[in-house]
Amino acid sequence: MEESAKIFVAGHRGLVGRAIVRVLAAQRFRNVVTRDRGQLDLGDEAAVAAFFAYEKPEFVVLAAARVGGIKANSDYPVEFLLENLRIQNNVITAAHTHDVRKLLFLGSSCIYPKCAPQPILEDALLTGPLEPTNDAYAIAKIAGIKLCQAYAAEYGETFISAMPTNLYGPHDNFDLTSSHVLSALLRKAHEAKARGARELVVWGTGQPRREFLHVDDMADACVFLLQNYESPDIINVGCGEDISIRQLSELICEVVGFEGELTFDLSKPDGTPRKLLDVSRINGLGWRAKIPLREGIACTYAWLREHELTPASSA
Ligand code: GFB
Repeated sequence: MEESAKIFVAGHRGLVGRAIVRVLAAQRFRNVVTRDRGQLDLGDEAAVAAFFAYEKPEFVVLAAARVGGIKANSDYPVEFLLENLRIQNNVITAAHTHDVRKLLFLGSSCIYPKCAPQPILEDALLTGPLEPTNDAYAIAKIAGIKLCQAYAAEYGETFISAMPTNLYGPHDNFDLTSSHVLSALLRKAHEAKARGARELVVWGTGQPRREFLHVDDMADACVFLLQNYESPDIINVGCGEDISIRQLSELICEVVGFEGELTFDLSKPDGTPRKLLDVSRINGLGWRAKIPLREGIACTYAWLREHELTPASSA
């Protein structure tokens, strides 16, 4: 991928898209194209086609999606299915119609079966039932993978698909009703400490295990795959280790300096018991995650303190 190559980052304002733009700039890719939601509605097929006809990008990173944590996914399955299908269908078909050289589609670790053997191999896809709390999103992402693979098989397109594990980092979503666990617990611990609360409420039993990858590592992996991966086979992106939600909560309380008790709200779902990705395929290509979890949480918390939050909002 030449430094002058025109690269469209769809979803450049999101957690991953923003980090990808940072990494591309740091690696001196000078011709990065982006559009705000107000300038281009990726759910509008005609608008997306017109954009591709006008800009003719050579490379596309499809990082735009309707995303959210376990509660948002459970509450809005229609939106998670429909909006993601619309975005994916519009961008992937336009990439084919307008001769994009390479497209990188971002999936999710939730595409794998709820009880897949751990760590999860890419071959586990479609070998068992999905986790019900996010199956609508998972099916949308699986459809995106299959569309990329179909374009590769039928038209010889280089449309590749990466499956990230749970991500976190600066510019994450810290809204407690729609966010993922790490950002939610950071905010809750910060606010509990600020108001001198005696407890921090954690959803579920605390027993599920999750793997967490800092978004800067994910963005670095995306640019690495754009330059080094051509296969239509999906490829996992993760750090290769996981932690229980209880251990994560304790680590976050330590980083934030909250000394109260953890209370587990059993009325909330646990979701998938575990989803540790097997990352030997991407490691074998020469890419590894670099940012340790504690360091990543500390820098995310520093960003959070700098950019928002009044102690007033309740946890
Ligand atoms: O990160 P999370 O919302 O989504 O929840 P998933 C992970 C675990 O953390 C669940 C627990 O067991 C939650 O019950 N948890 C504890 C909390 N406290 C909280 C809290 O305050 N907020 C949240 N959100 N969780 C997501 C999918 O699944 O994984 C997405 O919903 C995506 O679509 C993402 O695939 C990668 O990790 O369970």
